[in-house]
Amino acid sequence: MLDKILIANRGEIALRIQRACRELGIKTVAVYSKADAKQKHVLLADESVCIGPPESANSYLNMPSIISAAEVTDSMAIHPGYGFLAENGDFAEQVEESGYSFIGPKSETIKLMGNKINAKDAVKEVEINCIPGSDSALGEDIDKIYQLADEIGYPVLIKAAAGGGGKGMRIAHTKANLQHTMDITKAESKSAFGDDTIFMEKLLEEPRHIEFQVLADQHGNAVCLGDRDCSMQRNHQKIIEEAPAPKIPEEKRKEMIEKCVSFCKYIGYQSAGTLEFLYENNEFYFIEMNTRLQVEHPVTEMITGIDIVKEQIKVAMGLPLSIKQEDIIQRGHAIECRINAEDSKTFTPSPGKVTLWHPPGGPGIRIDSHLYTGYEVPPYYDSMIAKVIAKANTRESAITRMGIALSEMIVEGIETNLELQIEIMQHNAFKRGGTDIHYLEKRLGL
Ligand code: MV4
Repeated sequence: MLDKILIANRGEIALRIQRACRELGIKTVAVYSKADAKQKHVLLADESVCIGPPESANSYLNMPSIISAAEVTDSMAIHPGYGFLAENGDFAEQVEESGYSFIGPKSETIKLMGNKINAKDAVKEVEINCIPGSDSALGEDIDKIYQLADEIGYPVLIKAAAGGGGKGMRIAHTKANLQHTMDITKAESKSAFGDDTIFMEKLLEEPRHIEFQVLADQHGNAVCLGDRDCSMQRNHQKIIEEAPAPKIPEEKRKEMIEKCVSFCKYIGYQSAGTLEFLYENNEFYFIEMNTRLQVEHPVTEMITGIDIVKEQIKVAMGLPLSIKQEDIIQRGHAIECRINAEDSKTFTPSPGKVTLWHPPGGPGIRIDSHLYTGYEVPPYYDSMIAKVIAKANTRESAITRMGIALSEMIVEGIETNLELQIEIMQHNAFKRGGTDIHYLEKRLGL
């Protein structure tokens, strides 16, 4: 049994994981940078260890520091949360080799999915659709590449195999700029990821971003908790997510759920994970798999009643999943608005002291946040300070509830994107549902 877990993260997710541990009767260790000594989860943890200076490169990304903290506290497992080291296959391997459980999939699975070409190859084995493209790394034969691009049809997208989440991809609109686009993507990928493998895909012009949440245990059981629509984004930063995705034919959803389960079983997936798709012209196209807990997991929890973090910890302890696919029902609708410490119009980060914090409440409202009055938002990390989740029987009433919750919320002392979120709740296109990934940037006139 895991009786003590080290949480290698900060902010709301560290608190979320700590609460799940508490419910399971597991002790928690917080690790924190010098800038985070007064974080809520640090103050509440059973034990805490400072792992370095404010800069994440020397603290939350410092593998030896984190593993040493596990040693001195006699922790049994490490939960990486999201971001930082959560999808670093080498970290997962080192954690395991040092004798701790890594709360996530096996390091081989993280590495497999880290390469987007290999990930596509793997999902094709269970008849999951991928975006038409090169099917393998682009080689040296430029005439062959020109021919392939002609077959696919311009514009094409050149992507880094080691990329993901919006990093390492560029559009080639014509044959005339294909070679140049490949050269830059290769060079950028080499310097960012130490790997210059690239591949080609057809550019989908107006897709939605829809993902499916999965959970799998060490005994070959896997379930899919359904879908989320994460199309409302700017600069590859999601700002609103909802479950279920609006306007998806129920049969299509069912088919995708079955395929995601088959995929988990096929690769022997263990832990929580997400398969990401682009959705265009009533078709789903796989883009990548996230092998971590995600920011937006609460919308799925709200409509399924399943605690994803507790299940993730339990399966890491070797316990079987406590749910069967036939028991999973998506009931109602949930929306999450991310509240960031940034200006609503300019998106400039706004660190500083929170002089007043009044979170909203009421039926169907959940707040995942580490804020408290007097908390100082440090300038070193991601600017998200709270997630407001609204659940109701219908999408329309969830939007109404969200609007009320946002209007109740008070954050003083720093700028936030609260005004922008309130405005989006009132946009007709958002109310209709099903806006594509470019909607927000277009709407903002960017
Ligand atoms: C694409 C695409 C259009 N066509 N692939 C961006 C992040 C990475 N996960 C994949 N991404 C995209 N891949 C093809 N063939 C558009 C995007 C994309 C995107 C995807 C999901 C959410 C937001 C996005 C914003 C811009 C581009």
